[in-house]
Amino acid sequence: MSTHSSETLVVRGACPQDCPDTCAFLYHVEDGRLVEVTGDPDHPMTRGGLCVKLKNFAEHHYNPDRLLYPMKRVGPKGSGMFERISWDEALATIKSRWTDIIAEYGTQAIMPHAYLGHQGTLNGLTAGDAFFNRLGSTVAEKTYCESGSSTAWIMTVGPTGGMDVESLAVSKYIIVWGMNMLNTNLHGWPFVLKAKAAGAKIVVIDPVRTRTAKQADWHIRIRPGTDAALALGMMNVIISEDLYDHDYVEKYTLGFDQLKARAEEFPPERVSEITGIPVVDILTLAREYAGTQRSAIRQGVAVERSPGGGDAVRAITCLPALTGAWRYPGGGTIEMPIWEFPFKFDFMCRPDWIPPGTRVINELELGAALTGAMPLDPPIKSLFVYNSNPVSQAPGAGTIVEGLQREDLFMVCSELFITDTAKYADILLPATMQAEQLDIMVTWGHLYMHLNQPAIAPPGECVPNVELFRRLAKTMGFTDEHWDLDDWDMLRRCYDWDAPVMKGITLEALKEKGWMRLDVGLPDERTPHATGDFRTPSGKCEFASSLAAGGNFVVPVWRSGYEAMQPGTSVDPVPNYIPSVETMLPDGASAFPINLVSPKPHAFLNTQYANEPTQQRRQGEQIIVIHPMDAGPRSIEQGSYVRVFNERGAFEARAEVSEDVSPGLMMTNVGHWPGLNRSGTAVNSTTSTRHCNLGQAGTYSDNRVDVQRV
Ligand SMILES: Nc1nc2c(c(=O)[nH]1)N[C@H]1C(S)=C(S)[C@@H](COP(=O)(O)OP(=O)(O)OC[C@H]3O[C@@H](n4cnc5c(=O)[nH]c(N)nc54)[C@H](O)[C@@H]3O)O[C@H]1N2
Ligand SMILES: Nc1nc2c(c(=O)[nH]1)N[C@H]1C(S)=C(S)[C@@H](COP(=O)(O)OP(=O)(O)OC[C@H]3O[C@@H](n4cnc5c(=O)[nH]c(N)nc54)[C@H](O)[C@@H]3O)O[C@H]1N2
Ligand code: SF4
Ligand SMILES: [Mo]
Repeated sequence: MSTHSSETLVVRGACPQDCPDTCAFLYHVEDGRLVEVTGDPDHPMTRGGLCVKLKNFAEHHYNPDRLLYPMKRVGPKGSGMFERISWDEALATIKSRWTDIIAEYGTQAIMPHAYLGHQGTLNGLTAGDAFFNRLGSTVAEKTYCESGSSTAWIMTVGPTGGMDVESLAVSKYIIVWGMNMLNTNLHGWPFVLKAKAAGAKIVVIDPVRTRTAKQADWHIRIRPGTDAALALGMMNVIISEDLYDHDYVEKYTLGFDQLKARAEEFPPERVSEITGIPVVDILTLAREYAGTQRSAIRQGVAVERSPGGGDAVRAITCLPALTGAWRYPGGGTIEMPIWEFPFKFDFMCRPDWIPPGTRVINELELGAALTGAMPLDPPIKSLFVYNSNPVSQAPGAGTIVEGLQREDLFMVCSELFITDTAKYADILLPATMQAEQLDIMVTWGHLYMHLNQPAIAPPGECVPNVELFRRLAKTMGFTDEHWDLDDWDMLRRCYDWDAPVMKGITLEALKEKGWMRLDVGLPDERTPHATGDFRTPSGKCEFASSLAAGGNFVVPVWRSGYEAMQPGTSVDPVPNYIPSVETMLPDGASAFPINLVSPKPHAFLNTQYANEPTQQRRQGEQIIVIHPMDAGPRSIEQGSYVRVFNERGAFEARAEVSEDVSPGLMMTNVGHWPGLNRSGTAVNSTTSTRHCNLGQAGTYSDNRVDVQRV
C-alpha cells in the first residue's frame, strides 16, 4: 500500500476474470470508498490500460443490484422472490436439509457446480473442491472450457508453458488460430503489432471476419470444426515439399513416420473440400509458415469447441516441432502458459478426501443429471452453485431450467448478483468482489504472478468463497486443520515456493511489488524448447502420443485435482481429423441448415458486466450476424428481429446482415443474460451437450439452427 495523495490510498491488485490478460490493478481508495480502478502502467502486459469490461470496475462494486445478505426463497422456484435471513439461519438451513438428504440418499445426492466466475487461487475454480471432497459429494467434472485443449497440449508437449505471448513481439510470422485477440486477449495484441511494425505477417484463421481478422494481413476463412484437417494439410505440404527441419524432427520428436503417413491422407485438394479454403491458400500458408523462421501460432480456445477439437489442438501443436520453429525466440506456439505455475493441487483440492468409488458427473450434462434423462442412483437432491451461471453458459439451457424448477431440489447459490441461475436458488449467499478480498492471481495468458490485496471492506455480509467454505466446513462439523488456516496460510500452501521458476518470488515480495515475473527467461530471448525438453513421457514432442498408446486413456482433469480414468477409451496416438457431428452433415440431411458459432462478447466477460448499463450500451443487444444469401430468402433485413431455433430450443436476436460470415454460417455472442433478452433465452438454449473428443470439453461451435423473422 502507498499513499498517492494526502487522501487517496493506492492498493495493488489484479483482475479476477477468466481472461488471459490478468491485468495488474491499482485500487484508488478515498475514505474507505473505492473511487477508481486503473491498470498498472509498469506491468508489461497491462501497460496502464484495462479493457471496456472493467472500465468502471470501481462502480461495479457499488452496483445497487448486488447481493449483500443471505436470502431465502419466499415465492415459487425461479420467481426471484427472496427475503433476507442471517448467515446463521442460512447455514443452519443448509445443514438440516443436507443432513436429511444424506440420511436418505447418501452424500453423493449433493453436487457442486462451479466454474471460472473468479480465477483466484483461493476463490476460483477449485475454491470448493476440498470442502465437497471432504463431504463426499458427487464429483463435478468442470469442462466448460480449455479441458480439450489442455489434454491435447499435455499429450503432445506435456505440461509446459510453451511460448510466452510477449515473445510474439520478435516473431516474423504470426498465425492467430481461432482467437479473436482484440476481444479476448487485448493486451497480447500490442506484441503482435510490434512484430507487424518490424515486418511480420499476421494471419488469422477464423470462420468469421472478426475485428482481429480485419486488422490482419490475411484472413483465412475456415469452416468451424475443420482445423485439424487444415493443420494436417499444412503438414502434407511441408513434408512432401521437404520444408521440415530434419534435424529437429530427428532429435526432439517422436512418431514422425506415423505423422507423415497421416498427413499423406490430407492432400490440399481434400483439405480444401473439408475446410472450404482454396487449395492455393493452403499451399501458400504451409510454405510461408515453414519458410519463415521465428514463426508463432497463437491458439485460441475456440479450436476445441467441436467434436474433433482435441485432435485439432494436437495437430496444430505439432506444427512448430515439424518446422523447428521452437529453435528461435518468437517461435513456437502459445496455448496456455499456466503450466509454468507450481500449483499444489493436492492441497488446494484434496483429492485424497474423495471417498473411493465416488461418481463423477460432467457439469455440461447438468440438465440431464437434474431431469432424470441421465439415470442416477442416488438422484441429485441438492445442487450448490458458485462461480458459475449455467443457465446462461452451459449447453442445453432449456433442460437445465427444467431441472432447476424441481420442487424437491434443494439449491444453494453463492453469487454477486441474482443471475438467471441464482433466481432458482432456495438459499442465496453473498460473495465479495475483488477489491474486498485477498488472493493470488496467476494467469493462463502470461507469466506473472500477482497478489490482490483487499482495498475496501466487504459491503453488507458478503464473504469471499474461501471463507464461505470454511463456514460450511465448520457447520458440517469438520475438524481438519485445513479449515483453521487463514488466507495467508492457505496461500503459502497453494504453491511450491521453492520451485526453480519461483526464484526471488515470496509472499512478502509480492506484497511489496504487487506482481512478479516467473524466472523463465526474458521474452525476447526465450526458447523453451530449442533443444526439446518437452514434458512428455519421452521428453520429446510426441507426434504419436505415448499417453494415448496405453489403451486405458487417462484424462488429466487437473482443474479438479483428480485424474479421470476413462477405461477403454481409445484415442488415436496420432492426431486425426474428426468431423463435426452437426455442421458437417450434408445439405438436406438436417432440418436445420445454418451453422451457428457463439464466441465471446466484446464488452462482457462471459455473463459478467452484462447487467451494467455502460457495457450493455457498448455491446448492444443480442445480435446474430447472417449472410445476405441466407437473409434474403427469409426476408430478413438489417435490424430485423429474428428467432433462431432448432430441436433443442430458441432465442431471439436482432439481425445484422453482413458478409463477415459465409453463407450457411451465423455468429452470435454468448454472455447476454437470457432474462434480459427479448425471448428470455440466449444461445445456449440451442447448443448441444455433446463433448469434444478430448477432455470432455463443450462443442459450442457444432450447432445447427434455422432462423426466421419474427
Ligand atoms: N471480451 C471478452 N474476452 C474474453 C471472454 C469474454 O467473455 N469476453 N472470455 C474469456 C474466456 S473464458 C475465454 S475461454 C477466452 C476465449 O477466447 P477465444 O479463444 O478468442 O475464443 P472465442 O471468443 O470463443 O472464439 C474466438 C474466435 O474463434 C472463432 N471460431 C469458432 N469456432 C471455430 C473453429 O472451429 N475454428 C476456428 N479456427 N475458429 C473458430 C470464432 O468465430 C471467434 O472469432 O476469452 C476470454 N476473454
Ligand atoms: N455457447 C457458448 N457457451 C459457452 C462458451 C462459448 O464460447 N459458447 N464458452 C464457455 C467458456 S469458454 C466458459 S469459460 C464458460 C464460462 O462460464 P461461467 O464461468 O459460468 O461464466 P461467468 O459469467 O464468468 O461467471 C459465472 C458467475 O460467477 C459469478 N462470480 C464471479 N465472482 C464470484 C465470486 O467471487 N464468488 C461467487 N460465488 N461467484 C462469483 C458471476 O457473478 C457470474 O454470475 O462458458 C462456456 N459457455
Ligand atoms: S478482463 Fe482481461 S483485459 Fe479486462 S481488465 Fe481483466 S484481465 Fe484485463
Ligand atoms: Mo473460457
